[in-house]
Amino acid sequence: MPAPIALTRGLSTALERCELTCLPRQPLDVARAARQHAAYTRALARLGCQVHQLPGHPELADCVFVEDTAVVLDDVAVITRPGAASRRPETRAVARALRRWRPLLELGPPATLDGGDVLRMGQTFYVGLSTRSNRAGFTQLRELLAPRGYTLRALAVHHCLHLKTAVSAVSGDTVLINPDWCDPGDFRGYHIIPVDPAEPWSANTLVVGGTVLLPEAFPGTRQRLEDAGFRTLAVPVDELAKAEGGVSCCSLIFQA
Ligand code: CIR
Repeated sequence: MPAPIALTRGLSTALERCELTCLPRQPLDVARAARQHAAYTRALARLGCQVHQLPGHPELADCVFVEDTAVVLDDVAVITRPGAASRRPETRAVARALRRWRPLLELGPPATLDGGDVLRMGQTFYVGLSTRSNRAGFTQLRELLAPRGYTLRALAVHHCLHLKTAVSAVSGDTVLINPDWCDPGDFRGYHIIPVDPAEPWSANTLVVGGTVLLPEAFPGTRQRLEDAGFRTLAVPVDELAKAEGGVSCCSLIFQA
């Protein structure tokens, strides 16, 4: 299999003015966040990705979080309409880049949808209804994907920003869940690994080439994954986490 593409985007110098939903604003060291982002992209390369990095945009505070701007499938990419108005212009550069690899489909008003609310498990997409992604976003995505053979399920998101803040797929049949933020009953039929209760923010992971990438700040959940037989790689992303970003949100990973 050829190396997967990891599409990333540099940080905005205005990252400290990022959108925040569940976290209080704290002083943010943009240079340190940029160093952590560089370490993250090196980790993606080490796991076998071919990294394509778009330049950050000084006025788009959250542009580093590319996951929210598109859902990339095997045959097409869907450009989203992010729930935060400040983030909508981010899609332009991502669409321009993705056009090289996929025909594009696009969501339109009144839909809002962030990629962080879209969890794919095989042919099923779980879509979080959150402060960012609305019912129209779910319905439009379903209209685009159902004819392509996918099943879409809407799930309510409470207490956190996105569905994938609360749950992520660590393999084709296993999910890592914070059961306080997401109902494990919605994932009946899958193996379920609950996060370490002391690390509620640790459910967001990213699997690349069979390795589960997760933040260094969550050794308890990392141990749980290793005990379950998963290979893991931890990266320092605590500065990016102040902007409510996790490891999945800083890339779009797909086969060319
Ligand atoms: C936001 O609130 O939109 C950004 N500050 C963080 C986005 C993180 N995205 C993600 O986890 N998919």
